Amino acid sequence: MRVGVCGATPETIAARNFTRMIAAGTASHSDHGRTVANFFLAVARGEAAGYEIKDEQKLLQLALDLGVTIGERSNAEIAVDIGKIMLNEFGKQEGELLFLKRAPLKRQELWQKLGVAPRGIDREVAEAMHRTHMGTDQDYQNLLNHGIRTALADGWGGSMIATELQDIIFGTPVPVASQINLGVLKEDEVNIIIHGHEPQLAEMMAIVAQDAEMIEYAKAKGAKGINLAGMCCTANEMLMRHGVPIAGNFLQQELAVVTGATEAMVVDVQCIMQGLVDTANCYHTKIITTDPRAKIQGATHMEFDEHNAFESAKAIIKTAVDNFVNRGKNVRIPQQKTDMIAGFSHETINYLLGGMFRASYRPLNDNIINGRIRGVAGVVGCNNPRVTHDLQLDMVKELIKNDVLVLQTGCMAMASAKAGLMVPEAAAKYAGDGLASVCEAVGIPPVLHMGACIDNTRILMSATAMVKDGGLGDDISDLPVAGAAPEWMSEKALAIGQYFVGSGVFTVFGVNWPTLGSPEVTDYLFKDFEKMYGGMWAFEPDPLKAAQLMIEHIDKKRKALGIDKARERVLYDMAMRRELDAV
Ligand code: BF8
Repeated sequence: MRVGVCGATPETIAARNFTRMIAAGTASHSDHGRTVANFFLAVARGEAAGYEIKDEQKLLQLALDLGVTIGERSNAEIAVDIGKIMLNEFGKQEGELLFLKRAPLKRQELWQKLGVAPRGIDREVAEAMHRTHMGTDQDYQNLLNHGIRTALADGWGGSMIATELQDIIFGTPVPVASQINLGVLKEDEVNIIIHGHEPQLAEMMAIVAQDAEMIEYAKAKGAKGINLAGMCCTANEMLMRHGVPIAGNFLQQELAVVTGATEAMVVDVQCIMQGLVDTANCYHTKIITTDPRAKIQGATHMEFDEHNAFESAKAIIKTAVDNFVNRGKNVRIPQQKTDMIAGFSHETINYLLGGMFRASYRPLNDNIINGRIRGVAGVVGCNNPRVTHDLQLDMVKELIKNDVLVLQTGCMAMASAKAGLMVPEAAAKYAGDGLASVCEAVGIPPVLHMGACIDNTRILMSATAMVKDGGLGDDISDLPVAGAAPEWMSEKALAIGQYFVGSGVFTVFGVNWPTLGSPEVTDYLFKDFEKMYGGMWAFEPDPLKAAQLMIEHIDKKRKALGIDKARERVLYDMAMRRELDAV
């Protein structure tokens, strides 16, 4: 057998690399969560002027979940307590992460039994880095199970903290109309692209861009106004809460510069191509970095200060406006743009299905049980330059055609939106009859946009709500659901996949698979994990075949639940009703 100089086997090396990727993904999401928790505390303490608590209901719900006293206390006092508790989750050394309690009871017990319930977010990431150091953990199974523990610290930890606290400060998304693709850029306005992941700066930029003084300033420079458009997950955040249009997903970032119409691309962390600077050098576009953790050589650095947010955002927007006069003559904005509806948070789905007073997932569960909806799939993740841009969304079309409701986040959500799948009319055009009938009754598209990658936690919460509503088993692994990232590229996507697998979901990735060098490790992830966690990985680069794998898994779960035969709806006439009453 080929081994390393130290004797490390291909299994050890493959498991180490895989676990390190999960640690990197978890660290990225969780550092975002930590930044948001610190920011949340600053807002609660009145140290971040211009921000406020927007969703009081969610604040109070979270206080109840965390055992924070409400009584006669002000929202600010409650929020300070919540902020401290959330921040403590990162450095905790013992016990279990608090949000694990949100999972179905059976799942919590399984995590405890298998010894993978995460203790503290940073602890699991640091331990993953330690275990994968040369000469430490050399049992691939032990490593991969710590990979589960690390990933759970992402999904039920850092990412969930980010989503919850962002919703409280910026508002929980509700359905909102917008448009997507490079055609949202405007020839006669100052175009500013907000790109990256953390929404604090972008939120303030949206306010400053509408400021009368700034608009006058733009007019004085010869523009008709200021046009803010999003890119990558900052785009998703701003779309979900404000309907800010999206210029494009990950692989369109350089194209936005190449239009010649982008005055500034304002970036923070994650998924920002270093090549943007070289591309921008061919045009007038300014690439403005704003976060001390993510500088790029050759870019303009204007650090965002959340304690002085309005002025920070104003300085950045002013720089963009000043750059309008430098725009060259060769401006070419593609005309393509597509209408879309976004804003499907877990709470909104709950409300849409059940109404204000009976908010619940009951109608979804009922329609799964009666067979109109076959199951639910989460199709998430990146663009990958190894495959044709956005074409993997054939998977989404295949799923909805087969009556599978699709929940989306990240760059794949944008791919579907561009293809016109995120409007209610798409149900009649693309979905199977059963799914289309439910979508038409509720008034939703067959493909629901649930937010940024960090918001995959909304999908975890939706799956948990389905379990708790009853009739579909008593754990997430019993549900007729599946997950996929057909164009995955980033380590964050792997962390997401691993926490879905660890939560009991069959998850299929496309493009390539990082453990193929070790058949044992691959088998462990693809087969043994199913016996342990009820969820497992699969790899299938063909999006249609991958969709079929997901449908097969959904059908397997339907069979196990005894709902594999769609039940016809029986309409009772009076005679039948009397007969029933007589029983
Ligand atoms: O976090 S989907 S390319 S933008 S990593 Fe990046 Fe992938 Fe897009 Fe958002 Ni997610």
